[in-house]
Amino acid sequence: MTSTIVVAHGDADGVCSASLIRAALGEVDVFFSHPAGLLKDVREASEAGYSRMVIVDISLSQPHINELTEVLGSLKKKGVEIVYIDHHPWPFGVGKEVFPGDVYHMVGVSASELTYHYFRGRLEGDIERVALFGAIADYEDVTPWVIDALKRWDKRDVYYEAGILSLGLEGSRRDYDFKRIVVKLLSENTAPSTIDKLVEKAIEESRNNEEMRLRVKENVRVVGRVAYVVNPGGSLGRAAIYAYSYAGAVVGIAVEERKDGHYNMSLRTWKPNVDLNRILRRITPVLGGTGGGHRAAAGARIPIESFPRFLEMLDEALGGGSPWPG
Ligand SMILES: [Mn+2]
Repeated sequence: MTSTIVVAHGDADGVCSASLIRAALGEVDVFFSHPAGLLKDVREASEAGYSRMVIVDISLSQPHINELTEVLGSLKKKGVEIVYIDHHPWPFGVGKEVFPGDVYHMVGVSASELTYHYFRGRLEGDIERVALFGAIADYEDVTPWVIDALKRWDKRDVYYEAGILSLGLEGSRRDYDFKRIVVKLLSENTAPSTIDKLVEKAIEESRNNEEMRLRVKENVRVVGRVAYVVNPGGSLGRAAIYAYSYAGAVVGIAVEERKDGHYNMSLRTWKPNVDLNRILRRITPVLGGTGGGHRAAAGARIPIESFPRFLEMLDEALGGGSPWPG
């Protein structure tokens, strides 16, 4: 066992962040988690006797925030070093200054870029490429640092590699052992395009996505400024983008029906002044659901019977007038 545990999100931004931490600190144990599971996973990890815990790219979920603060607080009292690096909107009800441990938090920047800056003194310069992959994968590729760093590489290659990485990881959803291998390889600055299994998964995933694009085109429906598609059979985030694109809507939603009577969904918008996180945190609890995320990319889970009302409330929240600028 190593002395550091990294608790990271399992998408490309989380994997790149974990890789940068491994590049900076050497051997680390990597555990993949997500907002709803973070409290439980941190509880379990806290039993294992690590001397350092780095949590990265995982949003602090509102219902768990107080308990999580307690668990981390008692770890800190035991002398465990705690670092939290993230770029999701900060939850209500707890100040960054009272959150236990070292907090490095900012929105509008990928977790990978934050992690790179946080550990900059311990990193080789050319590992910045991994931070660029994570930034591109999380659509945070227009920050001043990313724009500048891209000039030190051929940006076509960087985007190509970032595409293989994010598609390949999306095609490896619950294959955590493989993701840990990717973390190790990226921490050694291996290019994603040289990892055979990642390339295979990426090709498979992009073919699935292309079939899905056509299904979205056929099946997209519109309520006011909102376009939605049910059970697109593929990446919900991408389906949500295709939904608003094909329908000419402000917000796109891709919904997946769950056996427990809920719709799980991803939402996307192209419009800079729309804040999906804020809207979802307000309207989903009223409908017996949960929701949030980033301004332009968010997720929600609501009972199926509430979905028509959800669409109306979302459209209302988007305001009046033409959906198009100008
Ligand atoms: Mn992220």
